[in-house]
Amino acid sequence: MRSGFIGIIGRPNVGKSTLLNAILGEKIAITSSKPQTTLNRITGIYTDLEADNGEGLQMVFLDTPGIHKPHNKLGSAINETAINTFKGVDVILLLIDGTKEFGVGDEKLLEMLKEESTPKILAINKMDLMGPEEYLALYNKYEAMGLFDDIYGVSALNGDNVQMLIDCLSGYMQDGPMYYPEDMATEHPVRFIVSEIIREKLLDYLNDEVPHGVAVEIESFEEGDKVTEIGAVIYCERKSHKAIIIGKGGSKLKGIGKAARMDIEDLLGTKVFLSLWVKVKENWRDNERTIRSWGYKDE
Ligand SMILES: Nc1nc2c(ncn2[C@@H]2O[C@H](COP(=O)(O)OP(=O)(O)OP(=O)(O)O)[C@@H](O)[C@H]2O)c(=O)[nH]1
Ligand SMILES: [Mg+2]
Repeated sequence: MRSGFIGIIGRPNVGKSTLLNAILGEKIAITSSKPQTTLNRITGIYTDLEADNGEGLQMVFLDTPGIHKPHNKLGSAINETAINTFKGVDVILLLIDGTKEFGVGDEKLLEMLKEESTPKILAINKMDLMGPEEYLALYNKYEAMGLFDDIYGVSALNGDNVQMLIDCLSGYMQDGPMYYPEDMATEHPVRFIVSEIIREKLLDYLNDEVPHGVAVEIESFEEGDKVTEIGAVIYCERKSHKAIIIGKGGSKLKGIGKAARMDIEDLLGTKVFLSLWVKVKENWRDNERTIRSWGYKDE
């Protein structure tokens, strides 16, 4: 069989997690319109045992936090996760948002990539929002850098060209082991996925100041045949944020809980009783110990 690891890297909000889900054809990673949604390295496993005349193919995709200028210790930790990832993979897939102006952050990321001898593929995302001339200009700009082995335009959101990108990446896989069982799409425990779903709903329901300072811890998880009982704590950084998350008469938290519960029921295939509590942990994003104990530090 041929197999290998592919790091999906890029600036925040360019669509890395959306692309991972599109590649796998199922939702593994949470996504949102807000930057810094992904805080961990997320593994997505693509297995095709029919490939290569039945010899098989396994591509392990590693979705990473967006690389950005950090404003706190959490930011530095998640940058480190992303950088560690691209240093250890067989192929680097750099994703950019084709609708965004090229900036200092892009320049810095390209400088980092120049140091790596690993094959690099560029995917220009959000093609659905671009005109053909705009795309061509961007393609030419990146082509002229001579840094990338291949360049593709894709739309992670509607799936355009995603299969072509998968085919291209598969060409970089080498003879190797099957790292994960055939039916495994991710290696993350279900509790982690559940906490991520709750965080996604928080990001959806909240705006601006609060979202980046929220974290979710699963306190209890009891799976039964028909019902799963889950208790989770939402941590925020300030008392005023707690009030916003709970909302008038608890209305916002109720909405968050309902949206999360429906997704968790789909995931688990049982009914779910979800209890949510909101707690304040002041400035946790600058607390090294908390960041570590909540699993945001790449060890
Ligand atoms: N129009 C359009 N929107 C897209 C596309 N891909 C992603 N998006 C949107 O872009 C936003 C960010 O998507 P994510 O997948 O969360 O981005 P990310 O790069 O993983 O972001 P971080 O985890 O914060 O680094 C979401 O609102 C997506 O729906 C695309 O191809 N077209
Ligand atoms: Mg993401």
